[in-house]
Amino acid sequence: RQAAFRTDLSVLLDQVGGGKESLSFMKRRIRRLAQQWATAANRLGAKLGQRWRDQKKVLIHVGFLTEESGDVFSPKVLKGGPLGEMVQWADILTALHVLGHNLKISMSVKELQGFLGVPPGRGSCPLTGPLPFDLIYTDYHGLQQMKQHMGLSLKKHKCHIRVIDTFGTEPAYNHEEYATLHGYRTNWGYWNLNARQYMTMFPHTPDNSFMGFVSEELNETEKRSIQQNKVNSMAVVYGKEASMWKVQGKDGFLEILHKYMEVHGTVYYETQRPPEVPAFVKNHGLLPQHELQQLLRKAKLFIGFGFPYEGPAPLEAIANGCIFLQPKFQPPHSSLNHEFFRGKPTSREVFSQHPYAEEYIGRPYVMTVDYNNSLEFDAAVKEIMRTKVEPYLPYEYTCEGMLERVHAYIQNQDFCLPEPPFIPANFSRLGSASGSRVIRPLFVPLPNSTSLGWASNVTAPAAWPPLSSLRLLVSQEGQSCVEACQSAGFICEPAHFRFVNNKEALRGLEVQCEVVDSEINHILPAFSVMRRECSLQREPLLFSCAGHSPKYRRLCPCRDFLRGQVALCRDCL
Ligand code: U2F
Repeated sequence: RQAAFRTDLSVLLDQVGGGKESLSFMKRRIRRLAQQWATAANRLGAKLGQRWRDQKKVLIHVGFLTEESGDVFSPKVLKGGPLGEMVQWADILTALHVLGHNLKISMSVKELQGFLGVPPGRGSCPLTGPLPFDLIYTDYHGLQQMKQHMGLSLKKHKCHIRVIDTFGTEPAYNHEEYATLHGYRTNWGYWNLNARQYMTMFPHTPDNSFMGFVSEELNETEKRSIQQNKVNSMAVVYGKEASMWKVQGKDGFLEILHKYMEVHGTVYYETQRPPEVPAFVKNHGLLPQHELQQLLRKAKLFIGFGFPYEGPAPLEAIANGCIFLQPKFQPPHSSLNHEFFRGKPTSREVFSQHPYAEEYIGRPYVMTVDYNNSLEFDAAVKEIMRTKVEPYLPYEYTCEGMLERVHAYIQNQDFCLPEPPFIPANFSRLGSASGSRVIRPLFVPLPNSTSLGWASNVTAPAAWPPLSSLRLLVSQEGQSCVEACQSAGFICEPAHFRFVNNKEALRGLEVQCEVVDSEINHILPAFSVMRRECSLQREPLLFSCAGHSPKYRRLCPCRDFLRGQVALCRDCL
């Protein structure tokens, strides 16, 4: 069946159910953004024209909100606990509904069993018939529950699963045997999925798919009224729980801030001001989302203290015309050195509180400074007060941007197809074009990485992203493909590894190989210049943009991307 856009959200609101604070929060959000979603649906509908969109049968099982997983989130919704995950799930539900798919929503193991048609009760009772869904969106808790209650049949159906995974899972952690042998085993990883089945909150490693969430977009009238009502000397602190205010050196930099600005907070409290919050801070208590937006519309500065990491609030602040000031982390925080990231299935290094804000948005909307350097901090505050900015929201975080991306994933990502062969394409020397096979000769001059890029004729079955987007680069020693592609203005595309994991690619790059072997290692394909050793990848699950090794230069499949929509290439839609 063809999917039709929906602009009425009442059926969805009924499906979400109620009772818990978390669900009420999500429903309030869905209602508040209903108009924005409707406008976005109309716009995307016009953009896609008459294009056929399959209607999918989708199961959404929100594992972390089930009683069976302990649901630690719901009781804290009104007490300053994490809301980012609920923001994201509310938006995923809405996007799938608006795109016109056929949804079943489960928030308990019982509902899960009912929808899957497995007999209720404990123990792993396998699903015997065919899976009644095309797609299942869940999280790590939900995955565990499905394993418990579907038993072996989970393995058979796992290509249909998408895991909403805030901080992401790198391929080395996802491959069970490899993770166990090489020290990448964590509480979460090792499900042997295709790494693109993990969907993140921000575009972290491109090994995963970027799902995201939305923030409110302002119309021209609202933007104008914001400009008129901005208070240049008003700051709001990012931190709704008192513990987020326990920061080393806070007194020093807050003192500087307070010298120039009136400082506001939205910290949850029961009866009295929490001791961590200085007396000069005007604390509003935890606000409902729409009231926080109003406060941000007046404020000029939104200031982070280092935690929470990578949440939605800075995007909301910037969308409401604030400048976001945040601390630089030197050395960077990661699962190796910080409690919060410990045990998360990623080695990603986080160089500031909100790397997306720093790298994808940047100045003048985002200032990342060393909070221990009082001169630098002082200068930043003064600069912010005199800098004029317009409300800004990257397209990928608008309702239309999210709908476009989720639409593209649903219609094009298929992890159930048999693994295609590694060498479907013919590579030939740049310049000596072998007739019509070379469709995209390209030379990208790069200061730091040798680069040659070309892709040959599309002989692979319906590659997505299409092969026309491929640019092959070679990383520096010690550099990951995430960095190599980024430094050339591209993005690493894991789906393209299979086209460059071959001798032809090495030959085309004029790499001197004494031997070309094939191994199981997440940095491959790669070569050692010193030893003239070249290695190809033997395990497709270990193709990884994130990996790096000091002795190896990696073959990196990069691709172009749309401005403001990094998940999609030019020919992806
Ligand atoms: C992140 O979770 P948080 O919930 O701590 O993220 P925030 O950026 O604080 O924002 C979540 C929402 O809370 C709302 C605000 C945001 O959409 O509008 N809010 C509010 O309604 N009232 C207020 O007074 C203040 C904020 C991240 F998303 C998670 O993935 C991480 O687990 C967590 C820890 O790093 O940080």
